[in-house]
Amino acid sequence: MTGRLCTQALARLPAAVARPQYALEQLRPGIVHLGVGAFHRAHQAWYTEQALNREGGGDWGIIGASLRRPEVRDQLQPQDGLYTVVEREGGQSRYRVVGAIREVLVAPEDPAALVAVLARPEIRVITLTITEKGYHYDRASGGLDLAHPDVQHELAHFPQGPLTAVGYLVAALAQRAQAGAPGVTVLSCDNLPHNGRVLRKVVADFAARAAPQLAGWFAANTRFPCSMVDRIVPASTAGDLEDLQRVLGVHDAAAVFTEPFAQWVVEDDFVRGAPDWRAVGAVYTNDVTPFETMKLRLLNGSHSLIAYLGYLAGHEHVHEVMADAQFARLVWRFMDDEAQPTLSVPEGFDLEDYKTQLAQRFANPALMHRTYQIAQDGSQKIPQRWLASVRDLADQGHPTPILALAVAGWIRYLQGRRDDGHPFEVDDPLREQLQAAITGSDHPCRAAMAVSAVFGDLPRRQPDFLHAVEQNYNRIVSQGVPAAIKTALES
Ligand code: CS2
Repeated sequence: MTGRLCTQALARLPAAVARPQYALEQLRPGIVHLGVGAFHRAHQAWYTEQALNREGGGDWGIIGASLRRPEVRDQLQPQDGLYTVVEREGGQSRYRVVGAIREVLVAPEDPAALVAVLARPEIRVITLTITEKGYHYDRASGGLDLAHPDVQHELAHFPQGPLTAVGYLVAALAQRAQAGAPGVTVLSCDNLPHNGRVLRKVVADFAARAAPQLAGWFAANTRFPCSMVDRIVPASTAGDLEDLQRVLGVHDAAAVFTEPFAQWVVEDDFVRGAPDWRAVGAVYTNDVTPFETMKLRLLNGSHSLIAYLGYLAGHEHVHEVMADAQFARLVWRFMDDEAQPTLSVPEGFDLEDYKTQLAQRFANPALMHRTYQIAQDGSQKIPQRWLASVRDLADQGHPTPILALAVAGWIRYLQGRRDDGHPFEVDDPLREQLQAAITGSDHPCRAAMAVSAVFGDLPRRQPDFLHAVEQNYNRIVSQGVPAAIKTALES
């Protein structure tokens, strides 16, 4: 039987595999990360690892926390927290074993333990990748979704038994305040516009109800910088892990597979420092907004377009969509005509080059990025990826035929049938509400777009857009996605 990746196995790994250049036992927990999934392991933990590998890189260990399931802890614990980041492009792969994550907690097993760890004074930075829905942000009110059952439960039982990231944070911040602990930076790394400000607002809304006496301490001792994160990290497959085992000679159940590209733009606002991420490629700035808008609308906007229309048309992976000439034209048309005109990037930034790089990244066949994975949680994603552009372009009097097709594709996707009739599961926190609205309706687009948590007042403000969505939708239903794309491209 093959052994597992662990500290003892490090010395036997092939020379080409990069590994920690520091003594693992010298790391001290300085960061807690909430949501220790594949993205965190391939992004923030990977940056931290490289910072640690530098001369004088400090002793910043990460304690990871899973808010729901035990898998990641169960994978990492037998490996002494070690895992491999594999960067793939074409036939080339690069390997790095990461040691920065020293421990993983599973929140539901012992909620108080996670609160206590978050409250430790030596924790100077708390990072989060909890996905869009993890914030419980209600776009309509611009604050915490107080109607959500988990939020209601935690507020009723505060400070016992938090369930959401926000509940954990407030419980821990309250403990810190009571103990007079020094300040902490809470750094959102999710694909939301103004992610730091959104996080600060939902935390403040929760705290205003649960611990109002602490408002002054919160304001003085916490920071919530915004950040833009970018790296494509598909879910690892059993086949990926087998391939890696042949290279390492040991099994790594926690490995992540990604692209060579990585980007991190961070608002420079830390109350008690952070690892030297700047030295390993992160960009610090006073205003993340232009970068995050560019990334959300060009990269993530294209991704969602590829995901819904590609999956309906029978494509399992992003690179297969990009290999279809008509789809590739669609993605370029979307980027050129319906995303880029909404952006204002810093002087000297080359958007043509950025788009070309995106098209190449999407086309990377080694990533095997599933369209179905990206299609998850559309109700949480499309407002900032597509609908913000629809609004901006309407204000400029500019039509948005590709975005109308995209929204039509999403509404068709919500019905759980591909072009060829194959059924599939729709994975979305608003699935029931959306499907109930559409099912049996004579006007499914109107019904879906009346869900204001996603569309706000868009259909009322832009009836022309609703009409264009309906036309595209009818075309998809009667003729299939490729015919609908053809017509949209001819418009
Ligand atoms: C993707 C992102 O699944 C999705 O919604 O669009 O995870 C995307 O791969 C990353 O944001 C890339 O940085």
